[in-house]
Amino acid sequence: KPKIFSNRPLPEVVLSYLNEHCECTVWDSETPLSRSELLEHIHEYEGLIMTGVPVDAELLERAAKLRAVSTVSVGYNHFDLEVMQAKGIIGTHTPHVLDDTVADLVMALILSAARRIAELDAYVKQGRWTSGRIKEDEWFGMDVHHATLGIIGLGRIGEVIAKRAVRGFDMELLYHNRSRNLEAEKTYGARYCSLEQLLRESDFVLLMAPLTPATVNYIRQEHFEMMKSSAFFINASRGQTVDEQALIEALRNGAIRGAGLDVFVQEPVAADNALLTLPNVVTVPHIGSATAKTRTDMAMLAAQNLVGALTGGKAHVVPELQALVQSK
Ligand code: 8YV
Repeated sequence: KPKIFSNRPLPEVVLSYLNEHCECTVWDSETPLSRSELLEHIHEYEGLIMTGVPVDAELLERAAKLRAVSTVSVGYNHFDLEVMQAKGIIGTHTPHVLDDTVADLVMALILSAARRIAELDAYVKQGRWTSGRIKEDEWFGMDVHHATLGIIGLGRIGEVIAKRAVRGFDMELLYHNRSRNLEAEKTYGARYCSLEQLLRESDFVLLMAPLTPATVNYIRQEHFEMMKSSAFFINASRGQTVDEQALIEALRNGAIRGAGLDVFVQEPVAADNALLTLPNVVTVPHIGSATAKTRTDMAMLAAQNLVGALTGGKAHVVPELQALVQSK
């Protein structure tokens, strides 16, 4: 049986599956595994389940027996694809199983930002809702229904967000992608447009593009300046796709009205990050896929991917490395 290692705890059902196929070691302590400890033992393993920590050149160089790396996430920006390609190490991820759960969270961010849920929740709980007030306009938010949603990176998850937005909220849909999504155009009336047009016309700008060398700091000051001053910026991809300082500036100077953020440049987000003090920002700690069912489904798929990759069976290999399995 191949020896494998997971850097995070796994649900019982996933562990029993893995134990049937592998000799499995799991880091299940509350304290995250240290980098030095990981590097020290990495040469022992043929397979890894590595989520949220870099699988970089240094680690891959030391991993003499390694044949496959699986992540419990759809995003795999922590993989050094070039080195994996050169060494013939397969990389797998977990598409599909999280789509609806992430889409739910995106709608929650849109609604919370627009209707100021977090801000007004604090207001009520702090006892500031007193009788006799007449200035109710202080609580006014923005309508989500019939507004225009612009999705940057309309892929699998974007399609289920489109469904909710168009069918549930009568929203208009714009999108900007590397390539056209004809399915979303046909099914949800999504209109393809330039990034500039999307920014200028959307009431909610949603960033869903994966983090790649081409999307680092993809949205910058000039882009916030193109947005409507009444618009909201929502990010559920990766923090590094946005120039965070430019976002803070845009929120401060009124270039945009507000933001809903699941992701940050640095995670966990630093306590002195200005985003945490702005009332027009709703934040959550990278919970897009965080429900018990979806995380279990993701962990199981990651385990099946790893076993598949190690045994020549079925696996969701990341697109950039698919040639590795085809050539085997
Ligand atoms: C992951 C995510 O669960 O799938 C992704 O790419 O961002 C989340 O759904 C998270 O990264 C795990 O740490």
